[in-house]
Amino acid sequence: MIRSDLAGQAQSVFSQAKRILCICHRNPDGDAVGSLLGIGMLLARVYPQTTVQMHCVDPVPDVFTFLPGVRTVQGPPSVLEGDACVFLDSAEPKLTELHESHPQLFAPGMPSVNIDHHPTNTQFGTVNIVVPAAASSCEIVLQLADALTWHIDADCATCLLTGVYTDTGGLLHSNTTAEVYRTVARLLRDGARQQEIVTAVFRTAKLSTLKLWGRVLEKITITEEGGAISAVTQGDFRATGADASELTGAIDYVNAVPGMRFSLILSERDGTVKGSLRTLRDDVDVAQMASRFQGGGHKKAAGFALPGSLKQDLRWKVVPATQ
Ligand SMILES: [Mn+2]
Repeated sequence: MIRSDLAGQAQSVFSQAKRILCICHRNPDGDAVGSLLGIGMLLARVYPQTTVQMHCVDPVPDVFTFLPGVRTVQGPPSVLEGDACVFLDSAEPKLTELHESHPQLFAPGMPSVNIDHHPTNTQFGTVNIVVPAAASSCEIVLQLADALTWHIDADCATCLLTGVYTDTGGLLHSNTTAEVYRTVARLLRDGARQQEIVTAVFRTAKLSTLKLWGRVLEKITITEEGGAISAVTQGDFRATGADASELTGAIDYVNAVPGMRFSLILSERDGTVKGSLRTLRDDVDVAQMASRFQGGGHKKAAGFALPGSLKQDLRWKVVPATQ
């Protein structure tokens, strides 16, 4: 349960606003989309006089288009008429990719509620509901709704359960606590359409995705530091017809190689090399590894992005963009 004074502060931000902009991080995952739609539909119902908008700089991936209300998610806000913001699943302003184009959204004069579970969250909101113990931001949206005695309907429960499922890898990751199971039970009782989520998210894969994953798996190499590493180049994306979002999930297969300290997938796209890091071990901190490349995340799942391109030598190298 979140602190009641925090819930009260969030409520006063919501109730004083005429137009609330709900914003999640770029390249939205299930938790970003689920928490965005969940809070959006709750606010729209609880405050019928208030205009509630949902924004993300990137389109919602196809896999989540079954979610109720998904078609109302807009790109970047075009007119800055919002007088309050809710940020979802975003550890820092730059993850929304609006920090440079819309700095007003993060200025001290803009009341905002920052809902997140990343331990690296910079507490950039005027009200910060940051719960690192939560496996997903969707759980925190549910806790906030409960603290404010807001009813959860079947549509909202379906959105929130999607985030719980995706951020725990279908209740398989180490962040799947007893509390997560309690939340799942609760959302099912509220009418969450569990099989709809399972079919769309875990049992459906595009041909281009399977072909991209084929390349990832084929190129796994083992380093002397005990890393299972693979890489996909711009050419792999082109040849398979897959886009960057289709790489999501492939890392769990790379991470399945027995006896490794960590796993890493490097992906090259439009002048940026992204790294996705995982470990199954308690004595390895991949967030710390990612921080050496200006990235971050959780101890067992982290990532980074560097400008540059990939070059295969004896091992994969990131060639800086400036060279
Ligand atoms: Mn999340």
